[in-house]
Amino acid sequence: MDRPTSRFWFRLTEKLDYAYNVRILEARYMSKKLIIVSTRLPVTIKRVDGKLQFTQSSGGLATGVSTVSRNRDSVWVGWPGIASDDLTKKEMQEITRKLKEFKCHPVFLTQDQVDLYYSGYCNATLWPLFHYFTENSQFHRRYWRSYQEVNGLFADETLRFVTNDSDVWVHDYQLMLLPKLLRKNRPNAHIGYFLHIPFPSYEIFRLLPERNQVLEGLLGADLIGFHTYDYVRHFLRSTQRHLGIDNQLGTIYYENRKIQTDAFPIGIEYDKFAKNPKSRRVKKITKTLDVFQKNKKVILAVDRTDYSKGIPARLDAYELFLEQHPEYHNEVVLLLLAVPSRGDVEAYKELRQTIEQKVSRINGRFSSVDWSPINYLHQHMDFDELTSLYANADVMYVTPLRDGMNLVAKEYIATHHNKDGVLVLSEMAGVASELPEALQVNPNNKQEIANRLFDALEMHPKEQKKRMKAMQQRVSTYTIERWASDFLEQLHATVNTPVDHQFMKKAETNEIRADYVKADSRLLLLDYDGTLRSFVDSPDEKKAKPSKRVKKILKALQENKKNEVVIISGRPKRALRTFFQNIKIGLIAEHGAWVYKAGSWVKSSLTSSKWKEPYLDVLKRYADRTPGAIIEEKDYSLVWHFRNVTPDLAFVRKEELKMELQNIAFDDIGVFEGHKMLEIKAQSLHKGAIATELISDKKWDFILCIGDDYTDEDMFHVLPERAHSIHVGPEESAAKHNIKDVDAVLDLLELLENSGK
Ligand code: GDG
Repeated sequence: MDRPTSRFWFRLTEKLDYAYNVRILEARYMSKKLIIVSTRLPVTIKRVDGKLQFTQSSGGLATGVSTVSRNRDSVWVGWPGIASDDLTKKEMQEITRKLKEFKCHPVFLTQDQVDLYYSGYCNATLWPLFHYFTENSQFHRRYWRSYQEVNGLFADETLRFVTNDSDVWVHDYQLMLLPKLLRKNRPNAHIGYFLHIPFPSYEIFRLLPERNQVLEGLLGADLIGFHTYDYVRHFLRSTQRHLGIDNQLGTIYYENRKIQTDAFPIGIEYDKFAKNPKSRRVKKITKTLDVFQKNKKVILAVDRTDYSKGIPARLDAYELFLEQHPEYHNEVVLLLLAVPSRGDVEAYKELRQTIEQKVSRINGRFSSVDWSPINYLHQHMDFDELTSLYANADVMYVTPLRDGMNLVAKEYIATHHNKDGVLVLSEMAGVASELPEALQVNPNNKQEIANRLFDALEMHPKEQKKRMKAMQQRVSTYTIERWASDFLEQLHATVNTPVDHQFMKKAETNEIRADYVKADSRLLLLDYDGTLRSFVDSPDEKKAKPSKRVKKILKALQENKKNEVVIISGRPKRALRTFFQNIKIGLIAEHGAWVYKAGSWVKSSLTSSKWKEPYLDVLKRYADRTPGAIIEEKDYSLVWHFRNVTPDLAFVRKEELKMELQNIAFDDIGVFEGHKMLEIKAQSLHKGAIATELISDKKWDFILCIGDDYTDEDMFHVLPERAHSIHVGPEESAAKHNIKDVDAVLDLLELLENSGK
């Protein structure tokens, strides 16, 4: 079973506790405009007998979203399903005006765009790849160009409605570049994105030539939602591997924004499906079905005709079942409803042929004069017909090879409210993690499926009801309405704690400046990497050299007689001397092991290095079997760098290494985890210890300490109350303030330098 589900339910119950806060939040955001964007509008336009005909969809998504948008100022942006080549300018104007009545706004696509963007990049590149059909996935530059172009068109049309405090909810794989395009133009809008199909594992996703652009597009959103936690993990891994962006339990800090990722398993309109079988029309249809099926057991399959749904493999497994269970001949019927879909994409045309050949072969092989084992329908049913089929089925047969969620399984459960029925379900569907009571199968294992079909037909009604009840309980609780409101609430929870709020305000900067101006003796303790220089993930020291701007600022600060500027770094002394050759600032290397005084390096009182040998042996052994790992031997510490190691391997090796190093029992030697490295050194050798010495050197009127990682926390802890301490970045810290980034640090230092001559 998938753990994420329990996490998900936990989050839901946790949410109930916060219901009060949520209501307050809701009241605040209900006044804001909600803009829904999906490729297809919930209104489809067709030309019938020369006239334009508007049909409103009653699909689940439209209904779910309408419940959250009902009392809000809202608009739905999307393509109405007709190519603009077939429309006159006047007709387009008329469409735009008429769609307004449905709270919709059109994005017009030409036939060329429909072919290259929709049938091309969306349905012949992304769809197969994201469903693990790599061999079906076509990579063409012209498809990609069209995808970019159409995402741009969607951005233009959407931006007409988006203000800086609007809520925008972008849907699905056809619009993965849109969040970034919207963010560029409306930096403060609240942008949510939901993917309705699986996000594939890293090994599959990396095949996409435009993978980085796609990830960057998605990262324009504040909240990125998926059906299951597995998909969340896949996405996070891809952002880590391709863009080098880490996350903290699903939260990504990127371009000074906080981006939340989470699982939101989509639901259905449960009551609508549960009640409909009792309606007069459905009862009538069911009666006709009864006559036709002559009390046979009915196995039902309902799918779009899509290769991801595994219809041919399902037919093969059914054939095997018939072969192995002749007692069920004449007793069972497979009702196969394969709804027409994407007939203009080559792979779909072939699929239809394959299905039809298999159906006629199986029917030819097993039929008798008064029985056919498969009743095949290639058509679209209306809602009443569909619910009637569901309600009448003894077994629901859902075995996609891959499926983001699969709503058909949930709909069957709802139509059997308080009744029996069995669900045979593929473990490759997202919905499987929510329905452990279904008879789950590997859709590629014919024998297992044939066995489960038999089990389903033989299952005692009591057992059927028991399993159904458990599933109904879950599906009826987390409905599509709940899904939509949960997503929007989470979007608000994310944007209401923006990263920027944590950063120093102007008043706080002014306070530091005022103290600086007043002071006659000032101590400035500055970390180097991540504080005065952005991180360089390279062992090449040259790349980590200070910029001209940094040197200029430090030089000017140090030339002021009232100032003592000290760089306290973990870097070895050689590197610091090369970096700051001509500037007479204080330098402290290796976290306090070496102090640069009067032109030469002096050992600090904190050093000893007798302990190193056994640790070095272990590090070397690990480095040998970890491609990319580097050992750095400093005078008083050892560092195991894993910035060039594959992240997963790095994680495993780091944990193993930590355990093994703990077995070497040297008093006072500790293993410390830093930015993509482990450092081994004396516990008493840390920046805090050397900072204490520096602080006690003199009676300072002003102390400023700036740093970005855990080694700087040691300094923050020992500073006197009146000192100013600043952590670079949004993370939690013992420092009094957080500052955005290296540039902001340099701005601050420049301001001080210009203010306090
Ligand atoms: C994508 C993801 C994810 C089918 N035939 C008829 C008909 N339907 C309706 C069903 C159901 C819907 O179409 C199909 O939904 P699924 O979820 O099963 O599959 P996809 O179309 O592939 O949907 C999927 C979903 O998005 C939502 O996020 O679950 O994984 O692939 O609602 O009832 N409806 C009518 N007549 C038919 O003949 N009226």
